[in-house]
Amino acid sequence: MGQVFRKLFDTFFGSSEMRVVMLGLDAAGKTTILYKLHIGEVLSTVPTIGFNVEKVQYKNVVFTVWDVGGQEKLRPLWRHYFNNTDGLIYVVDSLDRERIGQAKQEFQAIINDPFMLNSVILVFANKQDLRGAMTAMEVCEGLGLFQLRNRKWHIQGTCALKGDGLYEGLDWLASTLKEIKAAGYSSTGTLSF
Ligand code: G3D
Ligand code: MG
Repeated sequence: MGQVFRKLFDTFFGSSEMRVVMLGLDAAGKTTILYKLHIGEVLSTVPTIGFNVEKVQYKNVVFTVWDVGGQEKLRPLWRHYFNNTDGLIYVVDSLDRERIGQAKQEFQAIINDPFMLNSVILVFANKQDLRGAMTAMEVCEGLGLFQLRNRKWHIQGTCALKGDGLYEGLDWLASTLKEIKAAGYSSTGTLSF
């Protein structure tokens, strides 16, 4: 997994700087994904701004990760990390039907932030290995992805524990960012199951 991922980024990004933020409610699987990618040491910090941020840099690509949910007061501080963000990865615990409404609320607040309006959106409908999990289509509906206008998005079913779907999702992210950088911005949504 790590090797394939490294190859992918070497091929697609060369030396251009790229910033990716990975967000989602607590327990969605973000930290698991970060470790599963094997792209470097995960640095975890609790900065004075008050929320825990994990960070991995692989060559020119910087991933920053934090939990969202119930922290309206902290939202203005996110901007520090949103600035110049190329890609958003939003991770959803597909078994957590009770909190899909909250996941949607946070998701909508993030993507409508003025600093995030140009970022492409990759959603991981995680924990697809669990019985009773929402399908990627259900997560799609739950987050309101179909209503998005003028945004480039993609949803991918994943099992972070096994690594299933991670590569496919990141492949989309890398090639989409490359496309955008080469040809300007376009907007559509795609589904993968
Ligand atoms: P977070 O960083 O988004 O808060 P974590 O989430 O990566 O800490 O994951 C939360 C829990 O979900 C962990 O379990 C982790 O092992 C589990 N998990 C993550 N991804 C998957 C998945 O695809 N399938 C299943 N079945 N479990 C997953 P623990 O027990 O360590 O709290
Ligand atoms: Mg975590």
